[in-house]
Amino acid sequence: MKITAVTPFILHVPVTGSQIADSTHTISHWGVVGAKIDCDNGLSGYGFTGTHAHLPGDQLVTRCIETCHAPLLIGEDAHDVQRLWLKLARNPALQWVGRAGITTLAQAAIDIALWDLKAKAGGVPLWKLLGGQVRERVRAYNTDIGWLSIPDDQLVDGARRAVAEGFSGIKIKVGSSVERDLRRLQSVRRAIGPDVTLAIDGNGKWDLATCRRFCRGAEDSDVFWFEEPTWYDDVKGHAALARATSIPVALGEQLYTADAFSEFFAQQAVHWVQPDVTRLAGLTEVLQVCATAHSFRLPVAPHAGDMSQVHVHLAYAHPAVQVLEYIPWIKDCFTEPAEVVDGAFRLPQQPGAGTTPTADAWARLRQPTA
Ligand code: 0YR
Ligand code: MG
Repeated sequence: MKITAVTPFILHVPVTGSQIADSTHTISHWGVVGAKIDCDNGLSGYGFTGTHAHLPGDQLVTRCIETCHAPLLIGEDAHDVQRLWLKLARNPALQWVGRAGITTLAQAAIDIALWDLKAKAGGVPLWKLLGGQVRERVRAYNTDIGWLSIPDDQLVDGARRAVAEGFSGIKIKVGSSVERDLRRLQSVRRAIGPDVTLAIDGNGKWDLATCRRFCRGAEDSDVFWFEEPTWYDDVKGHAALARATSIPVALGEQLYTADAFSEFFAQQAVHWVQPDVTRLAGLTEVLQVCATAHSFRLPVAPHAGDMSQVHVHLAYAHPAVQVLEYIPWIKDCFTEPAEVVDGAFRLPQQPGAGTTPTADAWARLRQPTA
């Protein structure tokens, strides 16, 4: 299965409604920025990273795929996923310009495309390749009802609707003001009752003092986790908050390396581990994070940068993964969408990683890569 071509692509997919906001971003589209890898056996693999659909930034990623990573892949055997991961990640030519960041996002797309190819070549859905099914169901929690841009009354309605649809978990955004966010948290908790898990996500906005003040007011609302309470890379800040509150700390969606996760584990700064195959250098590196988390007895809840197309395979196959984020924006762009039925993700059936776009999405949503 020799690699004959590596072609970058960009899709911009509209979000639910005209736009959504968390504490730090307001966006109208999700960027699916990736690579199509063709092989001499006629198979094509697809992989992608997730972005906020800023075209000049997306084009930095596709340019990196095309000019830096692709030349190292042509002629290689696509089966050799781990060896090719090392070849790209340890490429001395790139270490000074980007040991993390654009180069990592570009590598994520390639690594996922290689896993997609390997699963397609074996004729199996990726979860089979990853060791097989370890759980009956992968519980989904719904984030799409909880944006900060949703007014208070509609927030409560949306939470009720998600529960009525079968979701046993939801997540709402915080990071505006402590008073407003506590009011929203309490009214959602009252509306959904005690049996639905309710997580909150600050997207790194608040400082430690504000986080502590919020947590004092939130202790009675049975918060499942507080995600990215403070700055993404701040290990000691998260460790201090973890000691100060009974609310579990979740993070990882903005960490680019397995080493960064290890530091949070070692300092007891995280309870729920949230790696993302589109943020680290692909599934290969996320598998390493999951194994390390598991050895620390920490549960994993992958972040939905891939909107759960790839993560659902990981979640069915890896013992550390407990629950998976659901945001439906891009699912219909793929030949096998990540669907939720009765609060659980459907077990994928098609060979591959779930990353093959439909002809319609490919025709309608493509953006120029340069
Ligand atoms: C919107 N999920 C998240 C979106 C979402 C972000 O900026 O990217 O809110 O990925 O934090 O947990
Ligand atoms: Mg988040």
